[in-house]
Amino acid sequence: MKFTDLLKKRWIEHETLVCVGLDPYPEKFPSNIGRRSEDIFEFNKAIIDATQDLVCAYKPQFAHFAAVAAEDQLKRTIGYIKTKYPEIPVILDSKRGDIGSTAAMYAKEAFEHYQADSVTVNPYMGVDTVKPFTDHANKGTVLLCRTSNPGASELQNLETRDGLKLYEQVAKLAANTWNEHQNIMLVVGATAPDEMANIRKLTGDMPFLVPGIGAQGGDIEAVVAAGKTADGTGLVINSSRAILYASDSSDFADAARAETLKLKVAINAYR
Ligand code: OMP
Repeated sequence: MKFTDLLKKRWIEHETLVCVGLDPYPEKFPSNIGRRSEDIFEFNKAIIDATQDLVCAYKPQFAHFAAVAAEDQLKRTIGYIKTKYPEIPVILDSKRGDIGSTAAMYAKEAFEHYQADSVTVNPYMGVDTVKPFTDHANKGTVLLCRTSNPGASELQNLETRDGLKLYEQVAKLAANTWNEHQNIMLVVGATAPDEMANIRKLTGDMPFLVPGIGAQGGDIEAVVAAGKTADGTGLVINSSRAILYASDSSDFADAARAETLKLKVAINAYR
């Protein structure tokens, strides 16, 4: 099924906008799992089994695997989700971006090698670097638009021609020019609700991936008010560390479930 349809189905059937981010730090794993890079899959599997009915997506973060030479653990993690819970879309967060010929290889990496349903992409090199991803019509391309980090405004909020900010130009291009296959999503940080409201005005019902809730301190009420679509969906609200490391003991999976449920309920209260 097409990525955007998987997502919509999940939003509605499971009444959830929560995405659990899989950002493994082996040194933070509980001792009953082990703290080696080879233990990442077992940790992720426990988190996935404990939260699968509460989420609309999972987002494994590439660097957290590659930095400890655990790409095999990433492949196993995505493979596990695709086999056991094939109705849950997987967003591979690798923030790729390069000239077209190399971008085509990054798209192949995400969609064929890792079997992800979608991938995060940095669009600031322009359309020819985005198209090799969006050409995979059934897969999702998640473009950085207004990111959640403290330095995001330094470049993304610069004013450009037409009086639009740089992030608004990205939103406009994504919605009006680049979205031939209706498979683009935008990254809009939870820490920037004013910008999120501006982006929503420019993009209709385009789905947003919203990191920055939990460890980065984004405000759930402000995010839902600024970003939701008319039907109360449109958002994939990610939390990673606050869920994964809610407990450092053998009850970590139960604690992760409790945090995920708390987030789901809090978001739904404002929809
Ligand atoms: P926590 O702060 O632990 O919830 O993790 C946030 C996750 O979202 C990390 O994997 C980040 O790499 C990612 N992220 C951001 O935090 N900010 C952004 O603007 C974009 C992303 C992303 O593309 O996922």
